Amino acid sequence: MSSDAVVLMAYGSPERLADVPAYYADIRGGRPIAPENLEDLVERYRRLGIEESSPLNAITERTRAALERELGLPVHTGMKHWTPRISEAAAAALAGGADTIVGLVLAPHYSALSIKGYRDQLEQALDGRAELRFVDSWHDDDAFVDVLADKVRGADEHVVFTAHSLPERVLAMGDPYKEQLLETSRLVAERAGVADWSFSFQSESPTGEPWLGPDILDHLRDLHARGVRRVLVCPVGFVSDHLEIRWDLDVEAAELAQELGLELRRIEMPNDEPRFVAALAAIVRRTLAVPSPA
Ligand code: FEC
Repeated sequence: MSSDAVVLMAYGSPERLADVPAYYADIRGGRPIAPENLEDLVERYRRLGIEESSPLNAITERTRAALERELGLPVHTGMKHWTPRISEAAAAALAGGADTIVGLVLAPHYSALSIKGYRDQLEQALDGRAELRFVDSWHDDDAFVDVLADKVRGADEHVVFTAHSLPERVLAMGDPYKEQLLETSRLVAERAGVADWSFSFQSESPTGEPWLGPDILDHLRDLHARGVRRVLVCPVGFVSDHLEIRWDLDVEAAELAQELGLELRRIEMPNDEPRFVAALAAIVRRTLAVPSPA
């Protein structure tokens, strides 16, 4: 009898403050780290209150547990940059007897610089010992679009959709990332009947190369200069509360908005909301419903 399991993947977050240097080294993949960038990162995590344990990893665990209940299948969490690693999740799924494994990332948009990294780690860990059904992107999933549309419907502010920036070179690689982000934004705006919206990137890293823009901070200045006074931020490239939401938007962007005299609000992230978890479960079920190659 065949047995299915899910490896639910997330970026990962340091569990406590002392983990930040090793976590950052993992993200950098051996490339050098400027000491001031490390200090700055430690300070951001400290101010979010992760001295002893991570509220951010706890959200991923709640999402995993809710998806497992909804599906009635084993769901194992695998983190790209922290523990439990994607390889540990794969090992746990295999140890549980799974012969078909759905790989689903808690990030809806495909890029060779993001989702492909998750896929490579999972493929390597499975090493052909189970059939892998990897979901490359789910940016236009109807139920996901519905979840976000409900959060912006009726907004009387200008809506800014956001996502993590990436080095600009992805465009020359023909990467679908930016197109998929704009597509999600358009679908959500249409479904919610929101006409007054724009898109900007956020969370660019100091890596010394150009990143996709406009960055949210420049974009807010620009909107203010054009007379906009009230903004609702709807991150479409993220699904949970983590550093990029709780710091980059709730602290950095909020501080700038206050300086500018701009009223700024953001949607509640989907996290482990039942409707969002149901959307993830439906993606898994559809992925499993496709017949195996003979
Ligand atoms: O809450 C947390 O603790 C983690 C929040 C977090 C998420 C996240 C998502 C994405 N990233 C993406 C791309 C890049 C690229 C670099 C990069 C660097 C960082 C650093 C931190 C960090 N990212 Fe991240 N990212 C999160 C956190 N990210 C911390 C390093 C310090 C800093 O720059 O602030 C540059 C790597 C390099 O140095 O070469 C590129 C993309 C996503 C959205 C997709 C996904 O979730 O996988 C794309 C959450």
